[in-house]
Amino acid sequence: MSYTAATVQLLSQDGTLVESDASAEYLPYIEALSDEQLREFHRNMVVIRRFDEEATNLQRQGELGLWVPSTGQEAAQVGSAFAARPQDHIFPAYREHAVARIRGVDVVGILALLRGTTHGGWNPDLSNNFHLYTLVIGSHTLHATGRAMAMTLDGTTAKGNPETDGAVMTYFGDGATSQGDVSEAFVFAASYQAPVVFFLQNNHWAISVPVSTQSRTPLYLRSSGFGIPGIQIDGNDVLASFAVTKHNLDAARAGEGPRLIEALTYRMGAHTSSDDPTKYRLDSEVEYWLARDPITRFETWLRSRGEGDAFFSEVAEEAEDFAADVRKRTLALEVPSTDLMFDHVYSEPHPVLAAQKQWLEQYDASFGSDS
Ligand SMILES: Cc1ncc(C[n+]2csc(CCOP(=O)(O)OP(=O)(O)O)c2C)c(N)n1
Ligand SMILES: [Mg+2]
Repeated sequence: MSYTAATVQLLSQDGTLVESDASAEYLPYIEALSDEQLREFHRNMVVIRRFDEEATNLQRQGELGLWVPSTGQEAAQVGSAFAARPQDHIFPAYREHAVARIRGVDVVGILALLRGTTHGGWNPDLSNNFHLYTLVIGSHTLHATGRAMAMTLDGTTAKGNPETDGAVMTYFGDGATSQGDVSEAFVFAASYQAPVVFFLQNNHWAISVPVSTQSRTPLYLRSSGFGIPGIQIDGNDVLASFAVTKHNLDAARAGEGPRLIEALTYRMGAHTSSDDPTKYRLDSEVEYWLARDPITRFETWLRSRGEGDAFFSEVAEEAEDFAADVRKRTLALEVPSTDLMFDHVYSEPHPVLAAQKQWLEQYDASFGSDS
């Protein structure tokens, strides 16, 4: 599925601003940003791409069990993440590394998860409401909808104050739209007019299944049958991602109900480090999307506004330092005690778990102290 007249784009693939009815509506959101905020968009896209490369290397070197790459999807993630407010709750899938960083998560937690040294990686209560990665496809869209319904019940949304009113955003993929959970989330969100924005990153593949198999119609049209307005954006345009998400999150927090944003983007790499995309897709398709790279076009635009080499060199250096620091701290992650698997299962002591824990301790001890 490629761009049509309905696709909101503010920044063209050659890095110039687009003139259209849609851009007239959304560009004011961009004009309100400072130069420093625009630099932050670029900084985060570049740093996370370098992080992704380093994590891929770590997996190949045997330091991670698995890696889930995000290269190509930086604009969709960075723009939408900056559109959220601190009081919002974010429910990610498993590829939202840029969103995690922008919400203040230490991304070494993501690597710890994929190194198998933690069950969660971070505490959402201490991470600006960035909830845990969810590998069960689509299930977290229900959690997000439930959280949004709770906001209505506890009165933390739609009080007429955008500075404090909450909303929820959940990220999911094109493949996830085929899951019953996502349809159920749409039903509940619509029925209860829950303040939730469904942010669909259509990266055109669900492992080896193309989006053309998942849906006969553009996915942004899917939600209208549930009573949820949908909009399609160029997901490789960080400005469109920011402006359209801000508009829709603010509508949700103002009590106008749920929304769907379909961001057209592309998974440039493999599905995970266990996948070989050369088995099922053509190089020509990858080249088509390479020409629409989110970082290149944004850099072109920033340069046209007068940003110079000094800034881009500084960001490149920061990305190198970030990757080196992440590598160092990942290699230093300690193997947790096996007791950990019994903690946090229940909030109170539980006799069956206590018995299992004791059994494991005895079993471990049976190997002697050298084991
Ligand atoms: C309920 C469920 N079914 C199947 C899987 C196996 N699985 C993992 S990722 C994936 C594809 C998801 O594709 P999409 O929603 O487009 O997200 P993307 O990986 O492209 O970001 C599948 C089928 C799973 N994790 N959970
Ligand atoms: Mg996908």
